[in-house]
Amino acid sequence: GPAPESDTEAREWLAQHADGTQLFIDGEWRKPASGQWFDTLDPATGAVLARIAQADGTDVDAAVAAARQAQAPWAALPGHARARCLYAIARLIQKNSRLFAVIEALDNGKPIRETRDIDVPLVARHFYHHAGWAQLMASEMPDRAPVGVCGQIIPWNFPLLMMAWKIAPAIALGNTVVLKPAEFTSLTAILFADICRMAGVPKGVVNIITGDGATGELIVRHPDIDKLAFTGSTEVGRKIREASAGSGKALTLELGGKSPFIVFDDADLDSAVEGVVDAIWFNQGQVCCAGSRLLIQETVHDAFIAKLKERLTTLRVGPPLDKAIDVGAIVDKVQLDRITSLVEQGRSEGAEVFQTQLEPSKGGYFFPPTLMTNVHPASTCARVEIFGPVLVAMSFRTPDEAVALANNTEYGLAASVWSESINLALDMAPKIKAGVIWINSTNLFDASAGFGGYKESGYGREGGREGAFAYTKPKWIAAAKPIEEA
Ligand code: TXE
Repeated sequence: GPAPESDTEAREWLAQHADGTQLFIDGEWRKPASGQWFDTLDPATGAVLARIAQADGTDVDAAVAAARQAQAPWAALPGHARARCLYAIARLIQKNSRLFAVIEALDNGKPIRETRDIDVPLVARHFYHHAGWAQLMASEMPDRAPVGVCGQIIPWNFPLLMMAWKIAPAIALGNTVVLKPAEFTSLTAILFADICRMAGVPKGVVNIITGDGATGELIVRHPDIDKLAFTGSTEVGRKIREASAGSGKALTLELGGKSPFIVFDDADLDSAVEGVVDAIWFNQGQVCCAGSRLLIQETVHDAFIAKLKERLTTLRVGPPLDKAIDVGAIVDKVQLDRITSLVEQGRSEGAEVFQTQLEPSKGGYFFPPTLMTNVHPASTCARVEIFGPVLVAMSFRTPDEAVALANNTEYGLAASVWSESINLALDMAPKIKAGVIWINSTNLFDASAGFGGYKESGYGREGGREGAFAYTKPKWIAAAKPIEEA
């Protein structure tokens, strides 16, 4: 196979941070007030990758104060001046794409093929797209104002991309941000802070604070934050909703999912197999909108499962910098253990478990691509978000049964419908309670489309018109008329 991606540049960057990373507050790097750092590991080896600053209340206060100070002048800039910063960020991300891709792969465990071809390009696009909104704000939203200071908390499954989804619309529309990456994957956010400085983003507009859930809670409870945006677990999302209730803070939540992937008997089964691979084995299945419940029409169930098993055995699991691998490492041991125990529980509840063989690993957190059949819709593995490379399969007879099964979940993020009959697919789409419906496709992301969930999958949208408006609030300005009208 091809030589693994070189990590020389990334190792140099890590060596520069050997004393521990710092916090990016008010345009400069600061040591954490606590004087404390924690280890972040390389999930493919279990080795320490870097030491990350633990922000405490003093740091959060400083970051929020910097964001507050910077907000009015930033919002007062003409849209084209803010747009220029976003364009500069996008270009610098492209220029440094290899470094971003390698660090992201090392920190998260995801394949370099994905960080290079998917994560990093989507991040650049998100900034290009939102530069447009910065320019159009005055003309297209004359009756809206920025929300103000935004506290943004993101997960570890797409560290860079979730950061872009949060920061790009916020700063485009005249807000300033205090962002906290997940504790397992802080590195690309730190690299991004330097990019902001190089792009000429004024100090205080983007502040990056690293730390754990306790740091997140400090952001959530901070009295001088106007809006909270969170992507992560449904459980923490619930806590944030409760903690911020009555505080007057605007809130958007993007939470978990258990998205159905529905295959009708007239579907192009080979394409659908490739779709499933993308739906559940992309990013080790650690995707909020992963097609984790496969619903197959009974007449093609056995044939489809046979094809899928054959395809599964061709997936290569291995270290993220190997350009030939399809599936990398799970982000952390806690997540690996959680996946393992949910699969075992599924087995004990009567599911048949099909797994590919893993090469013996040397300390990394790897989990084999897994297919569970004979799954009862009420069983744990059919209901709970596993957030790993694990697919559960069930069958249905009629389109109505497919709808009922699809909606038989507390979640409602996405759904994928496969059929050669466009009438059937278009009939299904409105009946499925989910914020995103993909037809004969899956995992399509577009900065110009609103992404978000129904039910326990959260509320608010990111991307598109609605995502942009979510970083503004209505403002009607009426002035006294110089002469009283008759
Ligand atoms: O997520 P957390 P975890 C799901 C997935 C996974 C499970 C647990 O099922 O197995 O969640 O993952 C910060 N106040 N998803 O525990 O804890 C935390 O520091 C404020 C789905 O890693 O939700 C991190 O930055 N912030 C999901 C962020 O919240 C708090 C992606 C997310 O971590 C906090 C990730 C608190 N009290 C996990 N506690 C998706 N929808 O994409 C933690 N945090």
